[in-house]
Amino acid sequence: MTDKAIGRDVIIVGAGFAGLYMLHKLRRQGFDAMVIEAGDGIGGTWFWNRYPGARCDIPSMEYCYSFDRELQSDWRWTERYAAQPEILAYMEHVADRFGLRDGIRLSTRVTSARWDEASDTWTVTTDNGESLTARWVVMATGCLSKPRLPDWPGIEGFSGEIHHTGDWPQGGVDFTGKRVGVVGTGSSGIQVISTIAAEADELVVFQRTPSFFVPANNRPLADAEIAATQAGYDALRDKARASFLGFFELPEANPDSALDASEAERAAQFERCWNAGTTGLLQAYGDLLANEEANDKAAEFARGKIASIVSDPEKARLLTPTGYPIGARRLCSEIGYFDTMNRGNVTLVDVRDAPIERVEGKAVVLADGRRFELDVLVLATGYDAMTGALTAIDIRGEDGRSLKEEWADGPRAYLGLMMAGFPNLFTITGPGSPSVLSNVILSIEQHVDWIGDCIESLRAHGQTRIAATPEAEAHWVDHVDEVAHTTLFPKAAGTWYHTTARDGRRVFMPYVGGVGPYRDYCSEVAADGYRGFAIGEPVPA
Ligand code: FAD
Ligand code: N01
Repeated sequence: MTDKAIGRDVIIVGAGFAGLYMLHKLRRQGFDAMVIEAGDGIGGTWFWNRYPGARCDIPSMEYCYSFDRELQSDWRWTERYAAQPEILAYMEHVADRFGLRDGIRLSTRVTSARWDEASDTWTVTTDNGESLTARWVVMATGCLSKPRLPDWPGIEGFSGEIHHTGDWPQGGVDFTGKRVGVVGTGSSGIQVISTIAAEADELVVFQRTPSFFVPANNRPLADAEIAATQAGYDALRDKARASFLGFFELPEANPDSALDASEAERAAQFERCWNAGTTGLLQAYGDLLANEEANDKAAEFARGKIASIVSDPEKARLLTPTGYPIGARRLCSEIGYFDTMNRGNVTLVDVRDAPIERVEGKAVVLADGRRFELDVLVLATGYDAMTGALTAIDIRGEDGRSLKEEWADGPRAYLGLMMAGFPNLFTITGPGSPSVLSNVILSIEQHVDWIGDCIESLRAHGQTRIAATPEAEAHWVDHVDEVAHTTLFPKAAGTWYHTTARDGRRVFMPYVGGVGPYRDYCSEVAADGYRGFAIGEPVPA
């Protein structure tokens, strides 16, 4: 099937959950595909994020592939929320089980990709100076794979150890007897803080925006529980695929308004949903993410939980989120974070009013002159999310247009799958798809299946080119924005769900219309002859 004149059929960039499954799917379909991965191991997020405390916050039995029944029933997760080593071990197992390793080139970063109009092919260049050609390119580069590093003057010269959570040393870090600083209190920050506090001599937490948290309620999985889920997997996964968030283990969403319930009913409902963990609290009422007054009831409930755990009233005040709706920034899943804040060796430093200004030797210096001498500085400062890994590659489409340049006005994509002007280039969980607002693995599988089926259909019809039309893309981008504005997501400042366009506009990137409706829409588009895509005939020899 491979036309050797064009090199490979498909180049896939990234060996995380998306890249591994894409390779497997395409090979099963008889395509000649390869993966290029910057890291020196597979696993993506779970290769890079080896910081102590890293684990998933979607139940392990859902945060794994569903494409293979036997894989699902053979693998035994040990905890409700698996820790990083276990998730990475699972991915290594998948690579071996499906014989994927010989299709993956490690330690190689893709630096550019250039479309050739004459041959309907892409030429991909790597940091090894190599050029590879393929008909199709799939960017499985991840939504949270490009760490965001602060640009404080002096940071390069920090004379202690410095690590970003998303680029953690493979050999680990010894915190024993050390003074450690952690910057950032999002999902990564709270996980790493809870773990380091027990090891370090002193821990200084630099917090800019307090996050809302829900308890993870992690626990070992019992054999009976595993067996029950495995026996019901088919139906459970179908339920997840049709659901709003892409997972099944959530309290049933209550469509009623929080404002119609009595105080006592609300308290009981919030308590029940709070204890379910993950995003359970947001399922408590149908209008929590749409109506500010309703949202504030849930926010007040969550704030009360903080006050009930943190004994120092000043610390509790600083840790209490205000000024944005609960759920509009990522809800963090906590294991002992607030208890950690009660420890004598943990200092909480509010850097909202006096930000970190510079680094000098081993000291972090704030704008008000306060200095913190540290042996280890941990940056839990997040990611250039959703677009960062893509714009880091010099991608040139039709007429040499640059993706980075075009996206400076806000990312534009049709269904988060393809961009007008960039034929034969697919993105997995790209902007405009549910991606990070879902069980990402289920969303990855849906994209991989759609892309694989699309390429197969083109091959069957002897077609060598597909591109999103500008009209379909514009319509989808407007729709994504319109749906976001029916929710409270746009009300939260400074979240990584948004990017800022060149003209200062805030652009909300994920699609909040729900995993189930989105999946149906993508399937309809395909069934309707790939509506909204322009499909080209073979290039004459
Ligand atoms: P990634 O796993 O990010 O893999 C992308 C790969 O592409 C990386 O290995 C990267 O090195 C490679 N790459 C990027 N650019 C290039 C290039 N130019 N050349 C070569 N290679 C390149 N999601 C959930 O749904 N539930 C969770 O509980 C959850 N927990 C998370 C916990 C952490 C700490 C983090 C950071 C994220 C979490 N996520 C979670 C989101 C997570 O990123 C996804 O679930 C999933 O792992 C993404 O897989 P991926 O293959 O799309 O991308
Ligand atoms: O990153 P973040 P993350 N000075 O962007 C602060 C997934 N994930 O790595 O909010 C001081 O959320 C920043 O402050 P502010 C999950 O999807 C999941 O924690 O910008 N502070 C914020 O507090 C998650 O949402 C898990 O004011 C600075 C923090 O750094 C996503 O990955 C675990 C600063 C960054 O928080 C990203 O999470 C881990 C500065 N100069 C990750 N710059 C699970 O539990 C940044 N900050 C499943």
